[in-house]
Amino acid sequence: MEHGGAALGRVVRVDRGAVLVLPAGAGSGADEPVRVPLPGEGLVPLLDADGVPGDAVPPAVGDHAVLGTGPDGAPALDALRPRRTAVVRDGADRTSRAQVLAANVDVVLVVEHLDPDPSPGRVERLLTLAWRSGATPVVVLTKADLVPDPDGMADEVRAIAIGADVHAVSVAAGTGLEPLRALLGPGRTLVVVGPSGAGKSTLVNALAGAEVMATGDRRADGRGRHTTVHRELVPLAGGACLIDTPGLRGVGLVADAAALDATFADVADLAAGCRFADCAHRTEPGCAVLAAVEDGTLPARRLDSWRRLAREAAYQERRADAALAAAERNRVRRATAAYHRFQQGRPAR
Ligand SMILES: Nc1nc2c(ncn2[C@@H]2O[C@H](COP(=O)(O)OP(=O)(O)O)[C@@H](O)[C@H]2O)c(=O)[nH]1
Ligand SMILES: [Mg+2]
Ligand SMILES: [Zn+2]
Repeated sequence: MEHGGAALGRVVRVDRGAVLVLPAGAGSGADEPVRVPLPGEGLVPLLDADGVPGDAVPPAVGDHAVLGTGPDGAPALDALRPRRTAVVRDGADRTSRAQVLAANVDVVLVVEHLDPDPSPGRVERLLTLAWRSGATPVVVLTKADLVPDPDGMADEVRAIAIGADVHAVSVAAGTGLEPLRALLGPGRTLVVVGPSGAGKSTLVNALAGAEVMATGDRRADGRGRHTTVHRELVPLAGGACLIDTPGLRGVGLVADAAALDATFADVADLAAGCRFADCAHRTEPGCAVLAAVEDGTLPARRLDSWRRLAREAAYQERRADAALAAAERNRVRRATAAYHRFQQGRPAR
């Protein structure tokens, strides 16, 4: 595939200072990914829909890369094509912007174990992340072989995963995988997210039909466990791609009211019936949400969970606004400095 004469490829892994890129058109598995060094700051221009370079951003797994040739003749990462979807989490440190965990994915598999008991709050958090990405969320409940009533448990999760399909699977017993295989059409990209030990890499291997990712099984020599440390894209023989990720511990949300409303469609629906349009569902008279908790139609846990995520999203939004304002001030400062230089360079009158 060509892009104005330049070669295209898919970012399969991001390392420090370099990315691994699978050249486009390479038959899955036929071609080896190439190591492409990153420019000094690790940032690459992200193209807009018209092919115009926008902000320089760190490349992410799943990005479609425009490849060129560096001054030394080595391959270079010239630009990233617009991201169709992006799984984004809040940057780990205060100054950094949101971090893209995976780009251009079609389906986000929210992976949660049935044993130990699944955590509804975690599923809700990861569903919000998934809805925000623009991809389709699907919940996968793993280790069905370890519990007596996986279907009953799946029903309980369905009640909190509104609008998402929920599948109970066991890789150990080889059950429940068919609906997931059906998602692996050619050209489709799936990413697994979930806590460490949930069985994400085991699931990726089962769907790939090969041991492509190391899993948490104890090693034969007894020295520790294999765990996923990198986010990595695995091209499958059928033309689909799977992205494995390390466990996300307490993944920070990036604010998005629409994603919260999608995850908590029941709360959002009730809220439409509150007397006040800006009801915070705390002590307001005529609050339909509190009334639903009161009469038992909305579990109190669900409202608590919504509150926690909404508060976090609002906080994150304020912080993002502050960062934006700081960037704006910087831009004004730079423009002013440039203007002064320009003035100084002018012949004196
Ligand atoms: N009993 C059982 N164990 C599983 C299943 N899937 C994964 N495991 C085990 O769970 C542990 C963690 O799996 P892993 O895939 O590394 O989890 P990850 O951290 O989410 O990638 C490993 O010991 C797996 O063998 C399953 O379907 N049934
Ligand atoms: Mg893993
Ligand atoms: Zn209310």
